[in-house]
Amino acid sequence: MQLLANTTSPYVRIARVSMIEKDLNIEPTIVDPWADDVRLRAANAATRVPTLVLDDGTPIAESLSIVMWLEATRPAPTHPSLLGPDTAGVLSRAGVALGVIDAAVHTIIIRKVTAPVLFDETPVGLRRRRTMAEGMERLEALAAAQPMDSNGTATLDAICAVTAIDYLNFRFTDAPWLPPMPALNALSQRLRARPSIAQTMPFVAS
Ligand SMILES: N[C@@H](CCC(=O)N[C@@H](CS)C(=O)NCC(=O)O)C(=O)O
Repeated sequence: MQLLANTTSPYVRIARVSMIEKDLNIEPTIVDPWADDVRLRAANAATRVPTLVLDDGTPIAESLSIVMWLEATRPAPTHPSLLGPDTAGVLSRAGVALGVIDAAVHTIIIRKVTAPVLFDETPVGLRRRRTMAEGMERLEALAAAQPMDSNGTATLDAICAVTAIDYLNFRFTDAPWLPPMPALNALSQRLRARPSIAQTMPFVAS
């Protein structure tokens, strides 16, 4: 089995954390999705990470498809459920975090296209910024109302929320438009005790 990945993608992180939580801690195969790596292109027509290639050669693209494959092949109670007993709540909160992640990644990618003009201040850029700010405000309220790690496992909502806040802290260091996020930062700090979260912090590979 091979996980085609990079060290910065929040989608990769969601897949990797989920795999480790399901006791499938394989060393990722680091590829550059922007360099048309032949292994990635062969496995995924979209040439995107993460892409999981199973032992029989079946490729699974898309982070949430990898999560679904894990849930189906490594179900509870033998393995911890990523969806928890409150599946609707978990998926609802995960959806908020995924909206933020999409807006953040979109902003980072489109900046490369429009440079030296800053995409962020364009009408679409401001819309993405609003998604990040409002999404994190809603997620913060949800995290403050009910800790997403209260049952002692890392469910998909907590995985996506921590991935979102750590990615914003990694890529948007000077962002006064983001709301205060004490509950989410506390969740991120707490979950760093888990190998799945600690081993997958984003970094720029040299
Ligand atoms: N919906 C996909 C998004 C994956 C994605 O956009 N990955 C980015 C890295 S953050 C990528 O590989 N981009 C290369 C490209 O778009 O050509 C998922 O959930 O896995």
